[in-house]
Amino acid sequence: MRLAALLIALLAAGGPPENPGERVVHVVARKFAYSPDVIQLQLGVPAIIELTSLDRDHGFSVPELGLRIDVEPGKTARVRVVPGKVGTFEFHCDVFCGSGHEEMAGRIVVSASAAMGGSGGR
Ligand SMILES: [Cu+2]
Repeated sequence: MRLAALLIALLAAGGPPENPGERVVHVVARKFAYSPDVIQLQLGVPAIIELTSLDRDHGFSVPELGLRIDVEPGKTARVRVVPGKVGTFEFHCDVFCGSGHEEMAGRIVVSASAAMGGSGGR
């Protein structure tokens, strides 16, 4: 039963993740907002941001982190990030999507990892 549920989950996600074990953050884009609009990440901890669109083409751009990707309806856009600095980094839609587009934004908050300084527990 568990395995079947896992397989279904993998199929629904469009295939297995590139790197199992990495944290995946799901973000839904629609006119004119992202949900969630605040993404919490940890310094040096890889994460995959998975974006889907509920209506039309959008973009996801985080200039300060050097990230950008197109977000198209019916597809899952994945972008991998390993935050290299602590802080708050704005992201926004960079594909014009109508009046209200300018407000389509959010932020990534990178905090220092609790595990920083440890040398691994194994
Ligand atoms: Cu837009």
